[in-house]
Amino acid sequence: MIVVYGTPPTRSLRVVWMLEEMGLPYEVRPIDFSKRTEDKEFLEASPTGAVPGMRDGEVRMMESCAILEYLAAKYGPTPLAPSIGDPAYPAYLSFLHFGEASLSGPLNIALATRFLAPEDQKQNWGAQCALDLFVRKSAALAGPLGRHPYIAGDHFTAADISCGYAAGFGRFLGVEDRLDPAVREYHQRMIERPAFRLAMRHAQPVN
Ligand SMILES: N[C@@H](CCC(=O)N[C@@H](CS)C(=O)NCC(=O)O)C(=O)O
Repeated sequence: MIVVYGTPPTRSLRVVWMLEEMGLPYEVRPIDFSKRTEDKEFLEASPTGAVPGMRDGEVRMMESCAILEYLAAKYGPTPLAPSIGDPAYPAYLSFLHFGEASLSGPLNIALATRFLAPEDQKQNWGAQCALDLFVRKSAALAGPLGRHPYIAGDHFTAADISCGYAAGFGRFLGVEDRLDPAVREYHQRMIERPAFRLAMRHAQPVN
């Protein structure tokens, strides 16, 4: 049984959402966030203590979007991951990584500053810069979404899980009004998917 360490709405959501889209059996193992660096079983999958981690038999993995690629490769073929001969492949791969590396990654700084920084630093320059970067880069989603319903073409893929999650992260941090309407509408469609809703059954507050 595949074990996902960490619960939605952390980036574990990407992995659980993918598992629901693929109809694979899995188990979610919640992580006590404040004690995660003492959780040996979780650290075997994610040695830095970043959520999510994943275990599949002898396999241990970290990095949410790498886990999506693994699941598609191991349990596919699946339309969620176009293959190299598919014209959608380059956009699929670009946006699969873009959703984390360019969009979600910098938001960690804004999130930590909002919830953990001393009162007089909650509006600091770095956190604002991370939000501005997110807004500017998320505009790159609008072009493809003007041409087709999903980020890599006419079909839903794991790149939508990656970028859909990122759009939700930005909305959570309050930049919704600054996003292109196509991105806002896209995010709304993503969270209405049955698999997204099933994944969110596992949601727990982050402590
Ligand atoms: N690039 C990583 C980022 C993981 C990440 O930053 N996760 C957050 C929760 S959504 C976290 O655990 N932050 C605390 C930490 O990194 O120690 C991924 O996509 O899995």
